[in-house]
Amino acid sequence: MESGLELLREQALERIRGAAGLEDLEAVRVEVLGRKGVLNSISRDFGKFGPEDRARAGKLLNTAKQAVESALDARKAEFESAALAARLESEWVDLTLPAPGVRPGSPHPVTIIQAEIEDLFTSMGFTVLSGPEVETEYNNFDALNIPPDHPARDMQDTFWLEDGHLLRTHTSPVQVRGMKRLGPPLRMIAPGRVFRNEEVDPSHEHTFYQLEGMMVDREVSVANLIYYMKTLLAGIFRRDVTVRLRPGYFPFVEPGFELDVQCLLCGGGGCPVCKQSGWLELLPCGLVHPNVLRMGGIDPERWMGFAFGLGLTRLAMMRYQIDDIRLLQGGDLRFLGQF
Ligand code: FA5
Repeated sequence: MESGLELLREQALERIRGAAGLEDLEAVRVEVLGRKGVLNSISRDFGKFGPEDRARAGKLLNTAKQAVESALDARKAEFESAALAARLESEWVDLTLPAPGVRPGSPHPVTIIQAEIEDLFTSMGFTVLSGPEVETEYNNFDALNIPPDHPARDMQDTFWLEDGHLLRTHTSPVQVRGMKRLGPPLRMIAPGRVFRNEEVDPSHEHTFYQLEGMMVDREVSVANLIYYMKTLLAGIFRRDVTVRLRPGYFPFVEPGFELDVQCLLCGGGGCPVCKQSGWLELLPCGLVHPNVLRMGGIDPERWMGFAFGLGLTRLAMMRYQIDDIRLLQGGDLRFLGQF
């Protein structure tokens, strides 16, 4: 019996040493120490022994069980510490490494141009004003000499709000606010977002930016207007651009002009942006209509002025050769990151 027990113990220890992992160890434990395991089945023969031998056999059996148990525990601890070491190795983090860089943003092309024009005009004594995007019908139309039922209202498809206000269709209402706020003489510009309920295509958005300009003084002529428009375009394009001035109708100026820029995307040959015409409407302008001065609280007998309404988004397209206006508001970082 003694030598049989010794053999079983040695075999169990041998298997524990050779176990490949925790699963193997568990199998050995069940097979050797389990209720139906080999060591317990040996004890069934103990009934045949006399009391003295039975006590000795019991002692030997316990010693064998303890030897197997402690060998199992020791091997289990080895596996667990090896697993921990492997995990520490694979999940190791070097806290002294610099953090992954934060990708810096870049200004939007319209913002870049707006800032340049603001710098240019403030250096010439102009004040930068802003007005609300939700406007009154009066400021957007009536005070600009566009009474109700005037056909010019149809030129700008309007988003109306339920309470009778509207999303401003142009930055011209800031002229009205500016005249009242600054009084004559005045020089102001007003960049901002405007909204029109119209079809979107490569050169038309429903939401885009304009930059309004106005100068009111004793003697203001078309020559002054042209001087400032040329200074503006030279400052932005920093190269010769071909422009044309043609009569344009806006109820708030008289005379009114359209200043078009030869399309810089196709060089005037025709493309989807200029609708194959070779020209892009960019800078409508004119001498302020006496009615507008009057409604702004300025005496048209004593003061005169010019005003312009630059298409800021279109100017950005020309400057950066962007062939589709929708890219500017698309929010695609691959596009925006280029500026
Ligand atoms: C006006 O909005 C006048 N308020 C401008 C003005 C001001 C005239 C002061 C005289 C004196 P117009 O609707 O043409 O005018 O728009 C001005 C410019 O905005 C256009 O030349 C064009 O460059 C730009 N623009 C017009 N509609 C759109 C659009 N849907 N998407 C992008 N740009 C546009």
